[in-house]
Amino acid sequence: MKRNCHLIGAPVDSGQRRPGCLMGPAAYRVAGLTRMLGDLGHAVEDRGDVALPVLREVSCANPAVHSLAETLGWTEALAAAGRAALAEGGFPIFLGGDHSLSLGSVAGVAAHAQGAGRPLFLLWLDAHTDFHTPLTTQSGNLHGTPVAYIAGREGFEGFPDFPAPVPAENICLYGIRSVDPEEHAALQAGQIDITDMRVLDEYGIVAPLRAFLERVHTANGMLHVSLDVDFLDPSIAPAVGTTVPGGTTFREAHLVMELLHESGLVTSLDLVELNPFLDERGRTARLMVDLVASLMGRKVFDRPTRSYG
Ligand code: 5AB
Ligand code: MN
Ligand code: MN
Ligand code: MN
Repeated sequence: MKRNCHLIGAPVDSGQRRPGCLMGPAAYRVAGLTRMLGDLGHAVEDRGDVALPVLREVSCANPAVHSLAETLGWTEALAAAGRAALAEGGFPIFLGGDHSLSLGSVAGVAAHAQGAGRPLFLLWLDAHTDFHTPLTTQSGNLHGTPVAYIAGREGFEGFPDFPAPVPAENICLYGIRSVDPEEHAALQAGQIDITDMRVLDEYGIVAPLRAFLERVHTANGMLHVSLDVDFLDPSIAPAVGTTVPGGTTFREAHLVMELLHESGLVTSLDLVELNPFLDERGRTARLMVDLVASLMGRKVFDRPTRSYG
């Protein structure tokens, strides 16, 4: 299936404290993202980088939280950009930027899904669950909060109401290996599918992902994929501020992308947390571009697509 890819640069770095993520969109362009997509036969429109709007004054009851006004500004601007891309029939690819950009990207996608009358599903490829609220985060880094916002948790005062929160059954957190106590308690009380590394070690990459994709297919859902660099093992993807050992290997990550491609179900994508300042000769940026290539159809041999249902 050929797509009309809309590249949406999101040079967001307000969601954490280490400078550098704002160079992410430029690094993806330098690593050849546009050309790779074109070579695979897709149309590409590079919409450039989204600009941060004029900020409002806001405050948060949790004194640890920083850069709330910037994060809110990005949330609103990226939601509008994502919604517009889908309304034009595009396949939005958000080039981050830290993971707080997903507060906006997924809000825009959810608004579109609601208008289209289709359920939205979320695949979160990450070492972390990102299930804090602004009131529970200890670090104060809002890149640790988007899943809670998307799932409709309380505690996001000052943020736009999330359009049609995504039900727990439609969310899959995949690759997880670092969870804070408060996130753990909240997730334990809910129904979100947590495919942590323990599950992947025992069952492998394929079965849990196929089970989730079957549900998306059956529901005729839209599927947003959010790929955090720290989903990958730090030995192959060093350019990230929050490394956690024991991540997915090169082949495992490609297999995830190949299965996603074969499903034909993905309708939008975030690439987040790349910090080019921490990279080694661009290897992480290039790996991320190669993973997107697998997601968008690069393969060694063409085989019949597995059909779901
Ligand atoms: B990322 C931590 N849970 O809240 C926190 O990289 C880490 O987008 C959050 O997944 C990591 O600061 C956020 C300790
Ligand atoms: Mn994350
Ligand atoms: Mn992470
Ligand atoms: Mn991170």
